[in-house]
Amino acid sequence: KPASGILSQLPLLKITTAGAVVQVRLNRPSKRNAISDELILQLQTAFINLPTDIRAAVLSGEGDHFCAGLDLAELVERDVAEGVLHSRMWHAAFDAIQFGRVPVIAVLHGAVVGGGLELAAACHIRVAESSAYFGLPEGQRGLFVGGGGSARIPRLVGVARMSDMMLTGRVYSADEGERVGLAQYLVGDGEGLTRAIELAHRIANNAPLSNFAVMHALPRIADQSQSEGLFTESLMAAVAESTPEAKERLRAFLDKRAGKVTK
Ligand code: 1HE
Repeated sequence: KPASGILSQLPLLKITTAGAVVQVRLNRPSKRNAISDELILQLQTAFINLPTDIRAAVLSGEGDHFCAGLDLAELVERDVAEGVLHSRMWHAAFDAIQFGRVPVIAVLHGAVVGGGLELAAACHIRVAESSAYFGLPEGQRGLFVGGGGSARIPRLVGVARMSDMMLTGRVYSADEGERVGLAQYLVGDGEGLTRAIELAHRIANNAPLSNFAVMHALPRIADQSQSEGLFTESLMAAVAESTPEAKERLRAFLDKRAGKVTK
């Protein structure tokens, strides 16, 4: 059903909910979902205002492409100070996705380029349809990434691959992207949303604190030294396993009421 409250007042996004899963769709197809200042602010508003009963999100794009990146029409007149603040605005919005309340699954099709790839990289799981392709045309446009890409994309594919994409304009196809780690799932055209929603419902059934730990502890531990990381892990593990929900899940397994791990 259509979202209500402030989520219904964001015209560049189409937001619907089904149970504990929210679907957020970039809704600027005539501009290939290029990210204008208005769109970046609406994305941030959406993700910091998700209803408390939402437990997972699916992000996709309307039209033939996921996202054409930064709205280049708005870039032309910006000075240096405005440029820094503009980039910081993107960081805030994408942090609201990566370090928000719920895991976010991106459904990628068509162009996933520039800021569109930066947006995808801020999500927790990426499902690529066969039509998806990945590029960082900033190098060719006289720009650098400004939406967190330099921090997030090398964490997915390494500095060498990102350097190659930016220096040579190399574009990865959907299956190449899946192979190198830009996407975790590869599906046929038109199948991405169904797969992502299925994954989102699975995620929504986890204990919320386990999902929180994955979203908030994992990337931070990866940034820490091994010694600090192990210490953070111990604290996070103890917090997660002390919740009544964890205790009940463990009891359910021991009482043979919970599913086994199967292939
Ligand atoms: C745009 C944008 C945009 C399309 N900013 N207006 N991103 C890029 O360098 C990618 C630029 N876009 C493209 O290469 C192509 O548009 C696509 C491959 C994505 C799609 O091609 P196509 O043939 O389906 O559409 P189109 O005819 O190119 O575009 C349709 C309209 O969208 C057209 O406007 P119209 O008024 O003539 O209809 C395009 O101008 C417009 N459009 N993409 C503005 N990006 C925080 S730093 C991030 C830095 C970056 O992201 S740099 C990479 C920018």
